[in-house]
Amino acid sequence: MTTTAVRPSAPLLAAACAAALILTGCSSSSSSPDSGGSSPSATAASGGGTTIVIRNFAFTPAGLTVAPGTKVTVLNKDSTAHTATAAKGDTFDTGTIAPGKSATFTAPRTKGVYDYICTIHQFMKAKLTVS
Ligand SMILES: [Cu+2]
Repeated sequence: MTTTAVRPSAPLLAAACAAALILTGCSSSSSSPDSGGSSPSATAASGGGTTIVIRNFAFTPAGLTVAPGTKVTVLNKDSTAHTATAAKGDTFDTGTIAPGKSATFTAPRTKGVYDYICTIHQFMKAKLTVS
């Protein structure tokens, strides 16, 4: 008569606890990205390096921002050779990249906006921003 009266509330408490745990667990793990991942990111992460893709006679992304001295890989997905060459001066130049191949250059250490072109197809233009 004395102890049994307490018992019914215990399962309820446990259930409430479990529910709270599920809720908090849920909200803390909901930060995982759910969207497709097909959108190209234009900003390079710090450290490693980044990639410019050439496809259909165009550099992608057309405007890329990197940290000074970042290693930038240029991947040629066209069926013809291309280059990625600084339009002014000789700050960077991949040289000729054969179809399906890639080349790497080091971004300038001086901050600024660098226009670059393909020397074989000079209508191909893009920008590298070092900041
Ligand atoms: Cu080209």
